[in-house]
Amino acid sequence: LTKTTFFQPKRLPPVSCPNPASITVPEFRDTFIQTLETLYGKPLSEASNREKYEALAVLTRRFISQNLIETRKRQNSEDTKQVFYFSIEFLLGRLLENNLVSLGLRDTCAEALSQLGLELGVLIDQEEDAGLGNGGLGRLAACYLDSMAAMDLPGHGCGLRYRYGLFEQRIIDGNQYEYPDNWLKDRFYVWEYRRPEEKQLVCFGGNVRIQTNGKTRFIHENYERILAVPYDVPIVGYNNATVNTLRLWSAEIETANHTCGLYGSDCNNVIDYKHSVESLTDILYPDDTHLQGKMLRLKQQYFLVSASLQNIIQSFRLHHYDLSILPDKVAIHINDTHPALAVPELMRILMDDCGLGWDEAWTLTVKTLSYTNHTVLPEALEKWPVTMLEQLLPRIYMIIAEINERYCRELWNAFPGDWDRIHSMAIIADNQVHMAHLAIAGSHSVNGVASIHTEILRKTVMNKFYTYTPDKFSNVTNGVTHRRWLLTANPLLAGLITDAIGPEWIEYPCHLTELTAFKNDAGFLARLSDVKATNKLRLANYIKAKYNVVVDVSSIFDSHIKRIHAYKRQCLNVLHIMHLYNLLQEDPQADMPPRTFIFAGKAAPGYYKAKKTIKLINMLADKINNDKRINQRIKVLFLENYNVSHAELIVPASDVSEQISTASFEASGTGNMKFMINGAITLGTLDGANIEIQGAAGPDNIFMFGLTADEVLNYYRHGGYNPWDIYHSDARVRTILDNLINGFFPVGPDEFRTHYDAFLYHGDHYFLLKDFAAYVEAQRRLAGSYRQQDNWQKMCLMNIAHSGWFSSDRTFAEYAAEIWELDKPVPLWGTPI
Ligand code: T68
Repeated sequence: LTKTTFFQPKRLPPVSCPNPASITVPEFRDTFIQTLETLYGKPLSEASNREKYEALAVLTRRFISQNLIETRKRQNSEDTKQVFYFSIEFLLGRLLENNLVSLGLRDTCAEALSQLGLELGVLIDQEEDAGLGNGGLGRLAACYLDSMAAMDLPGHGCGLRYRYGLFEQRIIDGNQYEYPDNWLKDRFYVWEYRRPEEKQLVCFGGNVRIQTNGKTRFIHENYERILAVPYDVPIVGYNNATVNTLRLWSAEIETANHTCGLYGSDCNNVIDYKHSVESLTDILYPDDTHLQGKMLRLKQQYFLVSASLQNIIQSFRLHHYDLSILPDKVAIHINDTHPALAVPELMRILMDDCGLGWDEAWTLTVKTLSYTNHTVLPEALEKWPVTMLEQLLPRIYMIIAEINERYCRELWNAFPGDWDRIHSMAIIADNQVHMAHLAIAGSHSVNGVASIHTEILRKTVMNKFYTYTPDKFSNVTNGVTHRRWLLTANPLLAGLITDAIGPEWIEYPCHLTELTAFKNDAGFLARLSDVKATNKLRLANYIKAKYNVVVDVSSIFDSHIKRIHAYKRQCLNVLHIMHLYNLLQEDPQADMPPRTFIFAGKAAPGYYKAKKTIKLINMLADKINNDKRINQRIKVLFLENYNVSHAELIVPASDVSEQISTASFEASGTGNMKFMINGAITLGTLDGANIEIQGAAGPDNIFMFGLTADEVLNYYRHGGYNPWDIYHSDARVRTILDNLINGFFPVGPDEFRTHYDAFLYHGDHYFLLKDFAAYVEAQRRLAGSYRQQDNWQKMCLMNIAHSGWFSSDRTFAEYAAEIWELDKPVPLWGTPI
């Protein structure tokens, strides 16, 4: 691995626009008061914080609207190629602060509010998170939107406007309980524009009549009609005039008249029907790894792609007559297989609505679509029963069957007689439609999300497809927006960086490498340490206020925050903490720096073991935090209801970033990048983008341990390993595992039986015991290192300095140049490996 090499990107000058930054503090203050009075008809002194937030957001939106109009106009008149990013999830989080930062208004606004005796932070906290995603995949989509707007590229998101986002997690007696996330709260969401005039009609069920007199026509009839009404969320470019959109579709019934016609005069029928239609976009499915084979989920997927594609083709045809140039004007990206029905739906529109023949429609479809895979977990790979598709989407199913037929014929010609191969690559096999196969066949590009992940796709999961069409496959390592995750979430660090190297890094994050000049500057390193200390204090205050636990801000803040899943190995972290606890029990004076272990994350509601892991962490926290002999040395916290806003608080305050998935399982990870740019040190396995992080930061600035992906995959090929060998040979492991069932925790002996059995009786599928010794050793090295504060701060600095490559601006530039082939030149940034 060698160091990052950067290409210096050149950005075109921003388009001129009325500059919101020219507003003065008094003007801002007065307009804020006017806005509030207009909205609520009451003076500032009587307004609630929520009302003040809404007034501030509405005022901010005023600066955005004009640019939104101009951007739309400009993008249409320039007629350059546009990207539409299809994703079933967009995990936006809050928008007010980010928008203020993008508009260059944060300081003006803070000052204006403070003149009124108000604190910007308090109003920011009034905003609900838009939690329209489960985790990494949805947050990645949101980061890409941010980068597209910041780079002034015409790219838009297409998703669903779920009435309820990812459930709210509450912890009661250590257990997770799920509550609906009513984020819209039946009041208006400031950041959206409802556009009923651009509604689309999406059709479900019915039958297909084949008309054969003259040209064969497929007539879909007797279907259920559901309206898709778009709500546009503006995506504000940083310090430019660009405002792109995220278009979220909401399900509505057609018109009251139409419905009355269908359902007679009984009003109750109409109301029931209205609710049943609207329920289509009511909920986000809360499982990020297990396929939900529910009809409603399939309906959501089709609703998203059908409404978006009809909309895109209609707009295209407003400006163009010749459909053959569709791929020159439009790139459609499929974020995982959830929107893979875009393949047959685009075929349907091009053939049935636009009158093209199969071959031409197929060429255009493949050239227009591209697909990203985000997981190799077999339980997450989508397959839909043929019967379900036939019933819900009869015309779409016919098209899929035809695609399958032709694809298999093609394979037969390439591999004559190789039935096994054709069966394993078929789109329809064993009465199921394989969505990944459909996405691969129907796209011109397939990519993985980190170097090792793409290699695993090529070598194993998608090997046969790779052998057949190697040129389709590429890697685009994920990125995160440094504007939200550093500039907005960590203003102190951002300020320190700007003081040192100037503000260019904000537009060109590769400039962060200039920080390496400060690696031996004691004054700078001390300031870096002060910034971390202040952020730790902010988190400590939050923890004290919410959980009434006092944490030592001089302790190592070691954070493990992400979805709870066996492969992400929160339990490995738990085993290590139990080990430290046992050491301190034996020797309360044992020499180790104090540590605060912070966990946060949601478990899918039906995932029994993950929910028990939450319970286990909370039981451990109770035991340790209440043990007076050692609780000054270790604290354990499980922070409830992890979401984007909580991440924005925890990440800047962390010293250590736990990225300890079983090698080969985590496709990329993006939390690892957020921690890196905030100067936390990664403690990680050789998995996902950790490997590239190591390449960029350098092996001395990261703690890596454990089995490699090859070793893990090799064990699987040979039937795993015997965990009892470790149980018998490592006394530490034996003690800890016994503690799970011997009354160490004040719970029944079966409370953690699933965990105990998974380790010893079910082959320790995720290799926790196998990696335990290496993890303990890495933790020990890390603790030693933390004591050498000068060197530790230098390590933090080297991480920040080499984090620019993990900006989603770089990722996006790669997609733009290599996959979407956008007209506007985008600079490529080289590779860290
Ligand atoms: C994540 N996947 C990967 N899936 O686990 C992570 N899945 O390694 C990667 O960094 C990230 O994608 C971005 O590429 C997910 O987050 C889901 O959220 C999901 C949701 C519904 C169904 C299946």
